[in-house]
Amino acid sequence: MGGEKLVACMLVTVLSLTLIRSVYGQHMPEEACLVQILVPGLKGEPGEKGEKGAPGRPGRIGPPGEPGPPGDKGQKGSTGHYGKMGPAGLKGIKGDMGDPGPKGPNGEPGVPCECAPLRKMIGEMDIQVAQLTNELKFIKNDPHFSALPSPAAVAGIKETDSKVYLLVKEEKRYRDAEVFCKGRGGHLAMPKDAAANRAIAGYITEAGLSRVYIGINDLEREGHFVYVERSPMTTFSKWREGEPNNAYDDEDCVEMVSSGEWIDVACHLTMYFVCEFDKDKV
Ligand SMILES: [Ca+2]
Ligand SMILES: [Ca+2]
Repeated sequence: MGGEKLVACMLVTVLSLTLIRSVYGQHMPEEACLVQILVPGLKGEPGEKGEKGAPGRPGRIGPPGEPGPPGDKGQKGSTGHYGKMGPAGLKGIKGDMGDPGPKGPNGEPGVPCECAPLRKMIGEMDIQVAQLTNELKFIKNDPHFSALPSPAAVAGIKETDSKVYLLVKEEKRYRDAEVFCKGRGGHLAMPKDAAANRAIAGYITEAGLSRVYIGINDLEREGHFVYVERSPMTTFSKWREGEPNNAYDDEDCVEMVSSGEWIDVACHLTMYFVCEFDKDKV
């Protein structure tokens, strides 16, 4: 069959179909073309139910669900590793002093030494300490120390308008006592009037003493008393009744007792003494 005839036949067939459907329904003449045209038949009876098919493919992943309620608390875990060491803390306050430790073992025996010079040195140092102690008492003249209970009672200083008196609690002979006072710019105390005598006497009493050397003597001429600085006596004197008596022909120095009275005594006696200093020199 040529191509033209096929085209013509198909054309006829389409025309025929259109025409035949309108005249004969779906019935078509079988000899119209060599090409057989298949036309669907009438709908058949429903078939039997088929076998169950294979499972379908998984569907798409759905959206995330709502968060569920909190679960129960878990069991306590085991102890973890130690962390890194932290920075050093601030220094604490000093603790209480501990109990004294046990007594240590005895030391090695010492080497014998020439102790005499050392003893002499210690003796000299003791003297220096005593001197410094007395000099320190001048410092106590400062008003800051006036709050101390009765400074004079601890052998401090005593003063009048013009003089400063220092009670020295070192037992010395008369001449040594004067050397001591002179070495500090003063003299043994020379009470030249009643006020000065009262001041010195009060000083002796407050210190709880009974007698001290004062700066009066008749060393140069028996019975002719002068002040230790060699100036002549003023009109003031305070001899105890019966004094001066130059007992045993050996009393050329003078002590004052706590009542303020004077007594001539031997100069080699050792006792405490009172120095006096001019206030404008202190
Ligand atoms: Ca005498
Ligand atoms: Ca006497």
